[in-house]
Amino acid sequence: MIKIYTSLQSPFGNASLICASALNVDFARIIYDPEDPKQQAEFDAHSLSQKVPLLIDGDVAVFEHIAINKYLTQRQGSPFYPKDIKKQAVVDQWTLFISNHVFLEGIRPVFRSQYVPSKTGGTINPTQVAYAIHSFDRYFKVIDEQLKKTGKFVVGDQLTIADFSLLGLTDVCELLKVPYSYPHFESWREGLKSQEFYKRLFPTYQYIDLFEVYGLL
Ligand SMILES: N[C@@H](CCC(=O)N[C@@H](CS)C(=O)NCC(=O)O)C(=O)O
Repeated sequence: MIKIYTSLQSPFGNASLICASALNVDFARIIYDPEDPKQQAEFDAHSLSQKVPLLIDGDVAVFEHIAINKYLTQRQGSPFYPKDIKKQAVVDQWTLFISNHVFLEGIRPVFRSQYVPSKTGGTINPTQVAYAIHSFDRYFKVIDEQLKKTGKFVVGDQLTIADFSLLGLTDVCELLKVPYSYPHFESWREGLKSQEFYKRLFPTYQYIDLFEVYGLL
């Protein structure tokens, strides 16, 4: 059976779990425990990046969530990743934009400059926060505009791996209290969260405050 190593609430891990669930493949979700010698040996042998998610499917091992999602989708012959190279380019473009800009330049800076210090008692630098929120808004506006244009999914009428990246990587948004709203993004998100494949994966899903679980990240 396919194994997907992830960590509790990893946004990138969630993006791959969502993809596997939407594809209806049989897979085991493994919350990676570095203290477990069996898990550690398998993880170390395959994840040269030392990051989750990591997929293992027989003799195939893949890290990087986009590579995993493409592999799974093509393995299943699913339209979540198109066969036509022009359509592939569009899906790749949005998937990379979501990962590189919406998440890494939008969500993560707000998380680190505002949310983390608010939880750890660290110093909040208002200039850094303002810059992070400005960057967040810049990329979320692009996504909101695109979803307004398609009226359905990230690239059009067809659900694709770009939607799985966006859904997995934006769950943490609820914590960030950014003072803007993105109505097309919000209704897209509610629509996908009500789908069977999402509810099956996260039956009682609510963002868990990792600081309350671990004390520190
Ligand atoms: N570019 C990677 C990012 C993976 C990543 O940053 N994973 C985090 C968890 S969300 C991780 O494994 N962090 C552990 C570490 O950096 O040691 C992907 O798309 O899969």
